[in-house]
Amino acid sequence: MANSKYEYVKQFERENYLLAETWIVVRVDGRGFHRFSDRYKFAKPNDARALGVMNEAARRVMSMLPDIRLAYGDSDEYSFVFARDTELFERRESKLVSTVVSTFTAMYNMLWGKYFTKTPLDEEMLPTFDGRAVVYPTARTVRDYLSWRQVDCHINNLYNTTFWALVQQGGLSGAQAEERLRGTLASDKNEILFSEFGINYNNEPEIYKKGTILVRDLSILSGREGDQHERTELSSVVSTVGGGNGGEKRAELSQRQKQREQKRRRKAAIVELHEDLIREDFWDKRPYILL
Ligand code: DGT
Ligand code: MG
Ligand code: MG
Repeated sequence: MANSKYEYVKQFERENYLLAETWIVVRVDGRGFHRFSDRYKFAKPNDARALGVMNEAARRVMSMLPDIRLAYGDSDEYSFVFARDTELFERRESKLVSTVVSTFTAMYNMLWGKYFTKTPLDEEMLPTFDGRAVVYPTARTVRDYLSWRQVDCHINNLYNTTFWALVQQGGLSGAQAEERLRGTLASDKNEILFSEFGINYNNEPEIYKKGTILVRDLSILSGREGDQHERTELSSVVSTVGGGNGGEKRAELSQRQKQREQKRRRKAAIVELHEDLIREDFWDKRPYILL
Protein backbone atom coordinates (compact mmCIF):
# COMPACT_ATOMS: atom_id res chain seq x y z
CA MET A 1 0.00 0.00 0.00
CA ALA A 2 1.27 3.44 -0.89
CA ASN A 3 2.33 5.63 1.97
CA SER A 4 -0.27 8.17 2.84
CA LYS A 5 0.62 11.82 2.74
CA TYR A 6 0.23 11.83 6.49
CA GLU A 7 2.95 9.34 7.17
CA TYR A 8 5.64 12.00 7.40
CA VAL A 9 4.46 12.67 10.99
CA LYS A 10 6.23 9.50 12.00
CA GLN A 11 9.50 11.38 11.83
CA PHE A 12 8.50 13.25 14.99
CA GLU A 13 8.63 10.04 17.00
CA ARG A 14 11.71 9.42 19.13
CA GLU A 15 12.89 6.19 20.63
CA ASN A 16 15.28 5.85 23.55
CA TYR A 17 17.23 2.60 23.36
CA LEU A 18 18.64 1.93 26.81
CA LEU A 19 22.41 1.55 26.79
CA ALA A 20 23.58 -1.97 25.93
CA GLU A 21 25.47 -4.04 28.50
CA THR A 22 23.92 -2.25 31.44
CA TRP A 23 21.44 -3.35 34.07
CA ILE A 24 17.97 -1.92 33.48
CA VAL A 25 15.92 -1.27 36.60
CA VAL A 26 12.25 -0.35 36.22
CA ARG A 27 10.64 1.02 39.35
CA VAL A 28 6.90 1.44 39.78
CA ASP A 29 5.39 3.52 42.58
CA GLY A 30 1.78 3.96 43.68
CA ARG A 31 0.32 7.31 42.72
CA GLY A 32 -0.98 9.25 45.70
CA PHE A 33 -0.93 6.22 47.98
CA HIS A 34 -0.95 8.47 51.02
CA ARG A 35 -4.56 9.31 50.19
CA PHE A 36 -5.25 5.89 48.72
CA SER A 37 -4.18 4.10 51.92
CA ASP A 38 -6.47 6.39 53.94
CA ARG A 39 -9.43 5.84 51.64
CA TYR A 40 -9.15 2.05 51.90
CA LYS A 41 -8.26 2.13 55.58
CA PHE A 42 -4.87 0.45 55.39
CA ALA A 43 -3.69 -0.74 58.81
CA LYS A 44 -0.98 1.54 60.22
CA PRO A 45 1.95 1.43 59.94
CA ASN A 46 1.81 -1.73 57.80
CA ASP A 47 -1.07 -3.44 56.09
CA ALA A 48 -0.39 -7.11 55.37
CA ARG A 49 -3.16 -7.22 52.74
CA ALA A 50 -1.69 -4.27 50.84
CA LEU A 51 1.73 -5.91 50.79
CA GLY A 52 0.08 -9.14 49.67
CA VAL A 53 -1.41 -7.43 46.60
CA MET A 54 1.88 -5.70 45.77
CA ASN A 55 3.92 -8.89 46.13
CA GLU A 56 1.58 -11.04 44.08
CA ALA A 57 1.26 -8.41 41.34
CA ALA A 58 5.08 -8.21 41.18
CA ARG A 59 5.36 -11.99 41.04
CA ARG A 60 2.96 -12.09 38.06
CA VAL A 61 4.98 -9.42 36.26
CA MET A 62 8.14 -11.40 36.90
CA SER A 63 6.70 -14.66 35.59
CA MET A 64 5.45 -12.91 32.45
CA LEU A 65 8.87 -11.37 31.78
CA PRO A 66 11.55 -14.05 32.28
CA ASP A 67 14.36 -11.53 31.73
CA ILE A 68 13.60 -10.02 35.13
CA ARG A 69 16.28 -11.37 37.44
CA LEU A 70 15.10 -9.92 40.73
CA ALA A 71 12.35 -7.72 42.09
CA TYR A 72 12.43 -5.75 45.32
CA GLY A 73 9.46 -4.01 46.89
CA ASP A 74 8.18 -2.27 49.99
CA SER A 75 5.41 0.21 50.76
CA ASP A 76 3.84 1.22 47.41
CA GLU A 77 6.89 0.60 45.22
CA TYR A 78 8.55 -2.24 43.33
CA SER A 79 11.85 -2.35 41.43
CA PHE A 80 12.42 -4.87 38.65
CA VAL A 81 16.01 -5.68 37.69
CA PHE A 82 16.46 -6.99 34.15
CA ALA A 83 19.30 -9.23 32.97
CA ARG A 84 22.26 -7.21 31.76
CA ASP A 85 22.02 -8.73 28.28
CA THR A 86 18.25 -8.47 27.90
CA GLU A 87 17.06 -7.67 24.39
CA LEU A 88 13.43 -7.39 25.43
CA PHE A 89 11.67 -4.87 23.17
CA GLU A 90 15.12 -4.05 21.76
CA ARG A 91 15.69 -2.25 25.10
CA ARG A 92 13.26 0.49 24.09
CA GLU A 93 12.65 2.52 27.23
CA SER A 94 9.01 3.52 26.64
CA LYS A 95 7.99 0.02 25.71
CA LEU A 96 9.75 -1.52 28.73
CA VAL A 97 8.45 0.99 31.27
CA SER A 98 4.89 1.14 29.95
CA THR A 99 4.64 -2.66 29.75
CA VAL A 100 5.87 -3.17 33.30
CA VAL A 101 3.68 -0.40 34.72
CA SER A 102 0.51 -1.41 32.92
CA THR A 103 0.98 -5.11 33.67
CA PHE A 104 1.65 -4.35 37.32
CA THR A 105 -1.36 -2.01 37.53
CA ALA A 106 -3.67 -4.51 35.82
CA MET A 107 -2.54 -7.27 38.18
CA TYR A 108 -2.89 -5.03 41.24
CA ASN A 109 -6.47 -4.17 40.30
CA MET A 110 -7.33 -7.77 39.47
CA LEU A 111 -5.84 -9.15 42.70
CA TRP A 112 -7.26 -6.49 44.99
CA GLY A 113 -10.41 -8.44 45.93
CA LYS A 114 -8.42 -11.51 46.88
CA TYR A 115 -6.74 -9.56 49.69
CA PHE A 116 -9.30 -6.85 50.48
CA THR A 117 -12.28 -9.16 50.61
CA LYS A 118 -14.61 -6.68 52.27
CA THR A 119 -13.50 -3.47 50.59
CA PRO A 120 -14.20 -3.35 46.85
CA LEU A 121 -12.39 -0.76 44.76
CA ASP A 122 -14.30 2.40 44.13
CA GLU A 123 -14.02 3.75 40.58
CA GLU A 124 -13.57 7.21 42.05
CA MET A 125 -10.22 6.06 43.42
CA LEU A 126 -8.54 3.28 41.51
CA PRO A 127 -4.92 2.32 42.19
CA THR A 128 -2.52 3.63 39.55
CA PHE A 129 1.27 3.60 39.35
CA ASP A 130 4.01 5.66 37.77
CA GLY A 131 7.19 4.13 36.42
CA ARG A 132 10.74 4.95 35.39
CA ALA A 133 13.79 3.14 34.07
CA VAL A 134 17.35 3.69 35.20
CA VAL A 135 20.40 1.88 33.86
CA TYR A 136 23.27 0.85 36.11
CA PRO A 137 26.71 0.09 34.70
CA THR A 138 27.96 -2.57 37.12
CA ALA A 139 26.75 -5.29 39.46
CA ARG A 140 28.10 -3.13 42.30
CA THR A 141 25.86 -0.17 41.36
CA VAL A 142 22.82 -2.47 41.06
CA ARG A 143 23.57 -3.82 44.51
CA ASP A 144 24.00 -0.30 45.86
CA TYR A 145 20.70 0.70 44.26
CA LEU A 146 18.91 -2.21 45.96
CA SER A 147 20.68 -1.48 49.25
CA TRP A 148 19.47 2.13 48.98
CA ARG A 149 15.87 0.96 48.61
CA GLN A 150 16.20 -1.52 51.50
CA VAL A 151 17.75 1.09 53.80
CA ASP A 152 14.86 3.41 52.85
CA CYS A 153 12.41 0.66 53.81
CA HIS A 154 14.17 0.21 57.16
CA ILE A 155 14.32 3.95 57.98
CA ASN A 156 10.65 4.49 57.06
CA ASN A 157 9.51 1.40 58.93
CA LEU A 158 11.37 2.28 62.13
CA TYR A 159 9.99 5.81 61.97
CA ASN A 160 6.43 4.68 61.21
CA THR A 161 6.46 1.94 63.85
CA THR A 162 7.56 4.43 66.51
CA PHE A 163 5.24 7.17 65.27
CA TRP A 164 2.17 4.92 65.38
CA ALA A 165 3.12 3.44 68.76
CA LEU A 166 3.24 6.99 70.16
CA VAL A 167 -0.15 7.79 68.60
CA GLN A 168 -2.04 4.51 69.04
CA GLN A 169 -0.64 3.38 72.37
CA GLY A 170 0.86 6.57 73.76
CA GLY A 171 -2.19 8.74 73.06
CA LEU A 172 -0.19 11.50 71.33
CA SER A 173 -1.61 13.48 68.43
CA GLY A 174 0.09 13.14 65.06
CA ALA A 175 1.71 16.56 65.51
CA GLN A 176 2.94 15.69 69.00
CA ALA A 177 4.41 12.37 67.83
CA GLU A 178 6.14 14.15 64.97
CA GLU A 179 7.58 16.69 67.38
CA ARG A 180 8.73 13.94 69.74
CA LEU A 181 10.59 12.18 66.93
CA ARG A 182 12.20 15.27 65.45
CA GLY A 183 15.99 14.85 65.37
CA THR A 184 15.96 11.38 66.93
CA LEU A 185 18.42 8.70 65.86
CA ALA A 186 17.60 5.05 65.16
CA SER A 187 18.86 4.14 68.64
CA ASP A 188 16.47 6.69 70.21
CA LYS A 189 13.52 5.21 68.36
CA ASN A 190 14.49 1.69 69.41
CA GLU A 191 14.69 2.92 72.98
CA ILE A 192 11.27 4.64 72.87
CA LEU A 193 9.71 1.47 71.45
CA PHE A 194 11.32 -0.75 74.06
CA SER A 195 11.09 1.32 77.23
CA GLU A 196 7.70 2.96 76.62
CA PHE A 197 5.82 0.26 74.71
CA GLY A 198 7.68 -2.98 75.43
CA ILE A 199 8.31 -3.45 71.70
CA ASN A 200 11.61 -4.98 70.64
CA TYR A 201 12.03 -3.67 67.10
CA ASN A 202 14.20 -6.66 66.21
CA ASN A 203 11.19 -8.90 66.73
CA GLU A 204 8.98 -7.02 64.27
CA PRO A 205 8.09 -9.08 61.16
CA GLU A 206 10.93 -9.33 58.65
CA ILE A 207 8.62 -8.43 55.76
CA TYR A 208 8.09 -4.98 57.33
CA LYS A 209 11.73 -4.40 58.26
CA LYS A 210 13.36 -5.73 55.10
CA GLY A 211 10.73 -5.50 52.36
CA THR A 212 10.25 -8.30 49.83
CA ILE A 213 12.75 -9.80 47.41
CA LEU A 214 11.55 -12.00 44.55
CA VAL A 215 14.12 -14.23 42.86
CA ARG A 216 14.08 -17.32 40.70
CA ASP A 217 15.35 -20.21 42.73
CA LEU A 218 17.90 -21.86 40.49
CA SER A 219 19.39 -23.86 43.34
CA ILE A 220 16.31 -26.13 43.36
CA LEU A 221 17.02 -27.19 39.78
CA SER A 222 20.76 -27.45 40.14
CA GLY A 223 20.79 -31.10 41.18
CA ARG A 224 19.21 -32.31 37.95
CA GLU A 225 20.87 -34.43 35.31
CA GLY A 226 20.31 -31.85 32.57
CA ASP A 227 22.25 -29.47 34.64
CA GLN A 228 25.30 -31.69 34.66
CA HIS A 229 25.13 -31.75 30.88
CA GLU A 230 24.87 -27.98 30.89
CA ARG A 231 27.93 -27.61 33.08
CA THR A 232 29.96 -29.90 30.83
CA GLU A 233 28.91 -27.91 27.81
CA LEU A 234 29.70 -24.67 29.57
CA SER A 235 33.18 -25.82 30.51
CA SER A 236 33.83 -26.76 26.89
CA VAL A 237 32.74 -23.27 25.86
CA VAL A 238 35.03 -21.76 28.45
CA SER A 239 37.96 -23.96 27.47
CA THR A 240 37.68 -23.01 23.80
CA VAL A 241 37.54 -19.31 24.54
CA GLY A 242 40.82 -17.76 23.50
CA GLY A 243 41.59 -20.64 21.11
CA GLY A 244 42.45 -19.73 17.54
CA ASN A 245 39.82 -21.88 15.80
CA GLY A 246 36.21 -22.92 16.24
CA GLY A 247 34.87 -19.41 16.71
CA GLU A 248 31.61 -20.30 15.01
CA LYS A 249 31.15 -23.45 17.05
CA ARG A 250 31.79 -21.40 20.14
CA ALA A 251 29.14 -18.86 19.16
CA GLU A 252 26.69 -21.66 18.39
CA LEU A 253 27.41 -23.37 21.69
CA SER A 254 27.09 -20.20 23.66
CA GLN A 255 23.84 -19.44 21.85
CA ARG A 256 22.51 -22.90 22.77
CA GLN A 257 23.80 -22.44 26.27
CA LYS A 258 22.02 -19.10 26.50
CA GLN A 259 18.73 -20.60 25.32
CA ARG A 260 19.01 -23.44 27.80
CA GLU A 261 19.83 -21.01 30.55
CA GLN A 262 16.76 -18.94 29.67
CA LYS A 263 14.58 -22.03 29.73
CA ARG A 264 15.96 -22.96 33.12
CA ARG A 265 15.22 -19.53 34.49
CA ARG A 266 11.68 -19.57 33.06
CA LYS A 267 10.98 -22.91 34.73
CA ALA A 268 12.44 -21.98 38.10
CA ALA A 269 10.06 -21.21 40.93
CA ILE A 270 9.88 -17.59 42.04
CA VAL A 271 10.56 -17.39 45.76
CA GLU A 272 9.76 -14.60 48.17
CA LEU A 273 12.46 -13.56 50.63
CA HIS A 274 12.55 -11.01 53.42
CA GLU A 275 16.29 -10.91 53.95
CA ASP A 276 19.11 -8.46 54.26
CA LEU A 277 20.34 -7.95 50.70
CA ILE A 278 22.97 -5.44 51.76
CA ARG A 279 25.13 -8.20 53.22
CA GLU A 280 27.68 -10.00 51.09
CA ASP A 281 26.36 -13.48 51.84
CA PHE A 282 22.98 -12.80 50.18
CA TRP A 283 24.88 -12.51 46.87
CA ASP A 284 27.43 -15.21 47.69
CA LYS A 285 24.54 -17.66 48.01
CA ARG A 286 23.01 -16.55 44.73
CA PRO A 287 25.77 -15.57 42.29
CA TYR A 288 23.50 -16.33 39.31
CA ILE A 289 21.27 -13.30 39.91
CA LEU A 290 23.76 -10.70 38.74
CA LEU A 291 25.70 -12.93 36.36
P1 DGT B 1 3.41 9.82 44.99
O1 DGT B 1 4.16 8.54 45.02
O2 DGT B 1 4.33 10.99 44.81
O3 DGT B 1 2.27 9.85 44.02
O4 DGT B 1 2.75 10.04 46.46
P2 DGT B 1 2.46 8.94 47.57
O5 DGT B 1 1.38 9.49 48.44
O6 DGT B 1 2.20 7.59 46.97
O7 DGT B 1 3.82 8.93 48.40
P3 DGT B 1 4.95 7.84 48.58
O8 DGT B 1 5.00 6.88 47.44
O9 DGT B 1 6.21 8.59 48.89
O10 DGT B 1 4.57 7.11 49.91
C1 DGT B 1 3.76 5.99 50.00
C2 DGT B 1 2.55 6.25 50.86
O11 DGT B 1 1.77 5.07 50.93
C3 DGT B 1 2.87 6.68 52.28
O12 DGT B 1 2.10 7.81 52.62
C4 DGT B 1 2.40 5.53 53.13
C5 DGT B 1 1.41 4.80 52.24
N1 DGT B 1 1.46 3.36 52.51
C6 DGT B 1 2.11 2.43 51.81
N2 DGT B 1 1.96 1.21 52.38
C7 DGT B 1 1.19 1.40 53.46
C8 DGT B 1 0.67 0.52 54.47
O13 DGT B 1 0.89 -0.71 54.48
N3 DGT B 1 -0.09 1.08 55.45
C9 DGT B 1 -0.35 2.41 55.48
N4 DGT B 1 -1.11 2.88 56.45
N5 DGT B 1 0.10 3.26 54.54
C10 DGT B 1 0.86 2.75 53.56
MG1 MG C 1 3.69 6.60 45.88
MG1 MG D 1 6.41 5.22 47.43
